[in-house]
Amino acid sequence: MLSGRVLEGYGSSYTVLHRNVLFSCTLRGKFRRILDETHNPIAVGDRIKFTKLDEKSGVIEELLPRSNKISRPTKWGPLKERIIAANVDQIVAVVSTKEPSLKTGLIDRMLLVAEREYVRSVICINKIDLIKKEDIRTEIETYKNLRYCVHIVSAKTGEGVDELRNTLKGKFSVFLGQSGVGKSAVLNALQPGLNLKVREISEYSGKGKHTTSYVASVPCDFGGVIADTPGFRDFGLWGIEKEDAGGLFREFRRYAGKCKFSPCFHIHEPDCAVKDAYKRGAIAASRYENYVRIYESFDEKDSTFM
Ligand SMILES: Nc1nc2c(ncn2[C@@H]2O[C@H](COP(=O)(O)OP(=O)(O)OP(=O)(O)O)[C@@H](O)[C@H]2O)c(=O)[nH]1
Ligand SMILES: [Zn+2]
Repeated sequence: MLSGRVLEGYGSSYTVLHRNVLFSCTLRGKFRRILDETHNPIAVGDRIKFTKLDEKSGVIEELLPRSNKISRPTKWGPLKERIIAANVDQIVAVVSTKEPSLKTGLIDRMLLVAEREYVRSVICINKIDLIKKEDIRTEIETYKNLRYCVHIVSAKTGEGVDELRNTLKGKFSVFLGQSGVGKSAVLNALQPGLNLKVREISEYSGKGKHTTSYVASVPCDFGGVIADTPGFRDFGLWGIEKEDAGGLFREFRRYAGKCKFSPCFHIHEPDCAVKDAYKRGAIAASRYENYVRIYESFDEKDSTFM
């Protein structure tokens, strides 16, 4: 058997890279059993073993252990885990300054999923050409103070693209972001000649419409692979329990054990170290408020889809 890495694929057909050669692979039937729990048994980035059928095709026989996985709940049909990518070096949480507007709640949801898997996060704020940097200074500082890597770019003017490229060099990065923030446009700017389809903003009126409909890996000339993922409207959290959310906000951990109550969910409890830190400004207001919103969303109907 040969070993390879999954570059893209869906259902029963996958593109596997083995020593710079692409193989079109199908799945051995035993993987179908996993479909009961997981929407996709094999994900982009997976390391697998396959039997070679000819110079271009094969059958995936074995899934090798994953170092991490970035998942979301399925949106339609029975609720299952949908693995967006596995064995990633970093996620890139792509947001835009406008159209759609900058939502720190979405950034924090994406960061949470990465924190859960101990995966590094990069925040990419696109469309800086539409506003003045000063207008989002608070947001930028909040994340920089938390030691997140923040890139401010414009796919349109090329601002910040070289710096972002440096961060992606030699890594397997997965781009996450709401529909319309410009993931494909940023990728095109990073890798000229790629020509991914970029949708006109006016086409975004329909709910849930997006240009990128499945996860595809783009091997870049500068060294590094980027997984472009379908845009979403709400970033559902998979595998995160209500009780765990606080621990995934990295600045909250410093206060672990300092609250009067144990466990403390930092909401209504008196003498809460996290809430005190928020009140005196040691924890950014947006971060604490987003935490409360996420915590409360677990009790709402369909909370996993928030
Ligand atoms: N002004 C401005 N517009 C941009 C920029 N980047 C992208 N856009 C526009 O934003 C819209 C969406 O861009 P896409 O690259 O298709 O967005 P996406 O995130 O890949 O969308 P999905 O495939 O649905 O996930 C397009 O109309 C782009 O022209 C930018 O830096 N500045
Ligand atoms: Zn507390």
